[in-house]
Amino acid sequence: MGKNKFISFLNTSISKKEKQLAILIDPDVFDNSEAAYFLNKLPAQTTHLFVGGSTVEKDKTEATVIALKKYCSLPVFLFPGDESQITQSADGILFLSLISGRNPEYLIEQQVKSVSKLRDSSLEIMPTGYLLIEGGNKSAVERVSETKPISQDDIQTIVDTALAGEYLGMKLIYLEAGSGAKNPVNTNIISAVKEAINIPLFVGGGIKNEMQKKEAYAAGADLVVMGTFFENK
Ligand code: 1GP
Repeated sequence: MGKNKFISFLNTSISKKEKQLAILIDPDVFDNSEAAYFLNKLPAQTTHLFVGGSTVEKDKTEATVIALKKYCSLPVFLFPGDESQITQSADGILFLSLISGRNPEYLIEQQVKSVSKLRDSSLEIMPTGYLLIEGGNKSAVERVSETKPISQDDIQTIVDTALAGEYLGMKLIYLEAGSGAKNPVNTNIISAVKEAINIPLFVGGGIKNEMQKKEAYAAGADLVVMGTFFENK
């Protein structure tokens, strides 16, 4: 497989209607010495590990990625809050642009700053349109990015933003209610976005149980991201 192996794999899985599950690990709270134990508890359905957080202390991301890769062969993708979290030890990076917001720092500035670390890297770069949706409490993404989430009532704006991301050439859309969200992204929003776009759809934030995960899949999520639920197990 070539440079786009994970994106190609995702698209193939989606065409076969195989749902993906990514577990999000925040290096700021993760105990690297417990990596083997943590990985053992994850559901067999897990297809990816995402590593990142809105703010992470320097070098912690790399240590966490290395600790995880020691005990498992799942692909590890960076899900960075900023360019300081880029490490070459992962397999790929969700190259996020916060397209729901209007803060140039997270639309393009962090991306420009990260190029020196990505230019000669073997990390697979996955251009991702990242949409913050109102989750019922103030999320870390809202706080750090100083952008407003889109209201769950404003489905048209959510769909149009996701499609704008696709038209710009992004390869994935990620609907994010925020880590620890009270309310996950509503299933009618997931369905509307899925119907409109032709690229993989990731959904995360506030998905706390099997039922909510299944509902997200049924509505059209190709990949569900769960973090807090497994942190507390
Ligand atoms: C956050 O979407 C992820 O970026 C996961 O959220 O921690 O609420 O599962 P949770």
